Amino acid sequence: MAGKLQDKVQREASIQQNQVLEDFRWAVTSRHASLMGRKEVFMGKAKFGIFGDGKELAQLAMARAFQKGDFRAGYYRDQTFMMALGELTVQQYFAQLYAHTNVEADPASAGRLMNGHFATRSLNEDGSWKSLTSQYNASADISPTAAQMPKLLGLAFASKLFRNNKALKEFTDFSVNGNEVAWGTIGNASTSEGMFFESINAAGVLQVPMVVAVWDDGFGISVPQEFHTTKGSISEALLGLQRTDTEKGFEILRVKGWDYEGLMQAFATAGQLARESHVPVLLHVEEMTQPQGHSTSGSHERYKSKERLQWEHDWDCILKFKEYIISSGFATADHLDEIEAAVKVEVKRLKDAAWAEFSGEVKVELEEVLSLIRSTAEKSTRKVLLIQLADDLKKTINPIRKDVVSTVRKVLFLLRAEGDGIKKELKEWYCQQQEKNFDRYNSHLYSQTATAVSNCQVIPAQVNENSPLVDGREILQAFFDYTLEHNPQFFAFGEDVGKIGDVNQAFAGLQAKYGEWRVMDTGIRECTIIGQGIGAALRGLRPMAEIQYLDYLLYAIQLLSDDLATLTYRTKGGQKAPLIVRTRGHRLEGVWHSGSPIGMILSSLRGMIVCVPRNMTQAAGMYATLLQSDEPALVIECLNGYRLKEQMPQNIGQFTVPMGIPEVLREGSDLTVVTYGSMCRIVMDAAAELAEIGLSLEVIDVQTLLPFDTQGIIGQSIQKTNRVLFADEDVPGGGTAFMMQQVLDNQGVYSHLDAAPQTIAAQAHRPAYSTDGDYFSKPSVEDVVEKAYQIMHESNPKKFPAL
Ligand SMILES: Cc1ncc(C[n+]2csc(CCOP(=O)(O)OP(=O)(O)O)c2C)c(N)n1
Repeated sequence: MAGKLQDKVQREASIQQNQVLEDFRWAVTSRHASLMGRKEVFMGKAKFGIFGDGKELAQLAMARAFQKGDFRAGYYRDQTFMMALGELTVQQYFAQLYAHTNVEADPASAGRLMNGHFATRSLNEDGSWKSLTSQYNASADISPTAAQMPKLLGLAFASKLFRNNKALKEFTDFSVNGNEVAWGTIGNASTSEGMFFESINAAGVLQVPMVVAVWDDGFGISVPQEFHTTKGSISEALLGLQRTDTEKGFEILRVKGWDYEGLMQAFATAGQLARESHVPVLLHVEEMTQPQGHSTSGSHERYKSKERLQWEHDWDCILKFKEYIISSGFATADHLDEIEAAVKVEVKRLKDAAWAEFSGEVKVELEEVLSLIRSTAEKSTRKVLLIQLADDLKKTINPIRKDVVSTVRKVLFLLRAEGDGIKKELKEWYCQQQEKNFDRYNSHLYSQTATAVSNCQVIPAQVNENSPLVDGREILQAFFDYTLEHNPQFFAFGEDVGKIGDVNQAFAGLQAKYGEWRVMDTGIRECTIIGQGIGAALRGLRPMAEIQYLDYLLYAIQLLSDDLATLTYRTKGGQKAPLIVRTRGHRLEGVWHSGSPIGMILSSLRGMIVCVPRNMTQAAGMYATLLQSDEPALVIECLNGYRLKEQMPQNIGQFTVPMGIPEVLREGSDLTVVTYGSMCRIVMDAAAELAEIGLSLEVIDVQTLLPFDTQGIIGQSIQKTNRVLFADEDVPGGGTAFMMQQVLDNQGVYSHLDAAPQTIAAQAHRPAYSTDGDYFSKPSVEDVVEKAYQIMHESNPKKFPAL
């Protein structure tokens, strides 16, 4: 089937001379950028380099088949593709190599990522969407091998939704009838990763317009192919996925990386098939080379045989391209040499321009500092030392910002005993630079737009004595019903979410009501569930991806951490994926159904909002807030809360819960207890018991852990009670340690404390099974009562004698 289709496309797209010569120009432009890039690293002007040499021709073919509105999710070899599309200039290429922090200089990452990490900007400066269908799109790259695959699935899946859900037809800035193809690139060795196989399988099941091109150069750094892939060939290994006349599956194409016509034909075929028929395609590009080896970290002569090196030389795709051009009569050898010579000059000019701009900024700062230090030295008793520091700084070869700023800080430290007048100007300079450097290196961990969660409208839940008491899950069900009706971009998916409406039935009946493109089941594949959500969110949709139990978040934590949580930061606000991850956790039953690994989450998901609602009303309010915002979030519902009774708010779907604002659940005067999630009820029960003996607890539900208490409500409580206990169900030193650090470091409470701040957490092991297992593994009411009492005993042993 593939053969016939390929022939047809070839006949339609006969190769033109001007196209060939333009492609040649791009190929040699990219190649010389690679060659010069490596030299820049060895000259000490950049720290590390990884380049796209040897992969040029296939990328030109991919660029030819790529259309506006399409998305790429690829890896660090794709410079030729980006250049040929006009999405990466040579100057920008070098700016990234030098880590130039200006967005204009390096629009992909503003100097935040190693070279070879590509991205287009999907957002305007105010964070609003650009018209994605009017531009070429590259989702922002990450370094972990194969981690581009899950979001690739999502990018392709979005086309499926846009094509099949009529309510989405109006969103023409995101899609035109789902005609967009998601193009992936991956190295041959990286196809060994689980993420690759999981994504490929899911794409076959979902039949999404995804083309995966494998750049096969026979190695993964030093390790040859036979260590990576069964039968030594990914297209062989995946043959079982090949579609047939009667069965859906993948189209699998093989082509050589030096065969210009073959590549053009294969990519055109793949693009057409995916675009028109939503058939996923695996395009195995074999016999690629790596002329300069893997990266600047090593040399391939150490592990490639002489024969292999010779073969790579002889089958270099640009060499073969030249032979093809000459033998086809498109140009003479001399003409090609002329083109290449001119390209080389131009690449060098643009490289030098990038360096001049990058180093020029630092030079200005350096000169300012030298003059400030010298003038300060004249007035200082430490003159000799200051002049020495200035001279040392002046002598630095290829100075960077660190050299300048660290010298200033050393000088200010030396001047610590001298009057403010002497160091005023230097200090002012340093303060201004701190602000600028924060913007350069530390901004955009979270959204900085008007739709950041912090700007969302607060609408209280309306509940009165007539509000009916219902099961917690019914509150969520009413919320999802409202949202599905009012927000066409919203859809929910996950294991058992569709037909039965999730294992706790919060979506019960909603697939029947809104259809399979709004509420859907997936295979058991947590990582690609998240990838599916990230990709769809990158394309303007509002997905809610469900992880059935919090314990299984581990399968997806790498992707959440590396991709979703870093997205805004690593593009400096150039892309967003406002995915909501819904899950349920805390206490229920046993090792894998009652986890509360909050420390793990907090350490790995900075960049995401983390909500820990104590009940389903709060959860519904948090979802409403998140849907107003453009930030990605994890919401952990209480596993044991779906059947507990809550009052149904009249304004379900509309009321919101503000993020970063704890709620005081009970006022008290002796001890502040800070907690969240399922522990709220335990602590409230303990507070009621302790009240009977005259001990007054103030109970605070933090509600969200990221952001954490942005208004210092906990600190205000401690000023009143002078004692604090942090309680949760994580391991000791997990979530409680985080909360304590936040309060001690940021809220200035130390001087108000009359007793050591304390924590209460679960045992360090996973929870044992059943009710007794829970009692002896997780903090119980008695544990909280005794711990709180103990703190009071230390303060006043007379009133509270030892237990
Ligand atoms: C998860 C992960 N493991 C290891 C690495 C280190 N690493 C970077 S590239 C690479 C080899 C990749 O080889 P291949 O997929 O064939 O791509 P190529 O570089 O040859 O184009 C390795 C092991 C990484 N980036 N991510």
